[in-house]
Amino acid sequence: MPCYKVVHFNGRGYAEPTRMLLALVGQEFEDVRHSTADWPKLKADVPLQQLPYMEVDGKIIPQSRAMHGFVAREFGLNGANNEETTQIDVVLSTLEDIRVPLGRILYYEKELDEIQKISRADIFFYVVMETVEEDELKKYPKLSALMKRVAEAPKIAAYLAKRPQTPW
Ligand SMILES: N[C@@H](CCC(=O)N[C@@H](CS)C(=O)NCC(=O)O)C(=O)O
Repeated sequence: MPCYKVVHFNGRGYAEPTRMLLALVGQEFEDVRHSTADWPKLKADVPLQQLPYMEVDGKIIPQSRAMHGFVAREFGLNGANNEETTQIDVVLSTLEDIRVPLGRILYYEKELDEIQKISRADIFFYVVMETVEEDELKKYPKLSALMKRVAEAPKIAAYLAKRPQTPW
């Protein structure tokens, strides 16, 4: 059984897709959260001098996209074929773009039914949309339904119930 460690600040942010994917597949991981006060002391010894990073059996993986990519591929959550994987990449890239101008994701409202299994794209979507006002999201039934579907997946529900409450 591989040994996973996810290291970040005490917040969701860039680490959360990886934490949630690990929760979704039932893979135990050590959830290491550094305080910002300790950061100046730690920074020099951290890969790329930034957080998050992940360790898998002692092997270091920095960069959040590489982290959730590794987990998604390892556990079969990156699409069943090249076409699905590409579709997931398109959603991820779009979500990355719209962390600032949120509007573009609404384009995907009409395409959400296509992949049934919860994938890396759904988890990434959940993490980005968690910061959106619930009332705002209600205007988009398919997006709301996807948020609910992810939140209610039993292993994700268990993970969310014990996750530290943080402002971001
Ligand atoms: N491209 C990186 C960005 C990571 C990043 O910006 N980390 C910030 C915190 S969210 C950081 O480490 N800031 C502290 C610093 O740069 O000293 C990723 O996706 O993991």
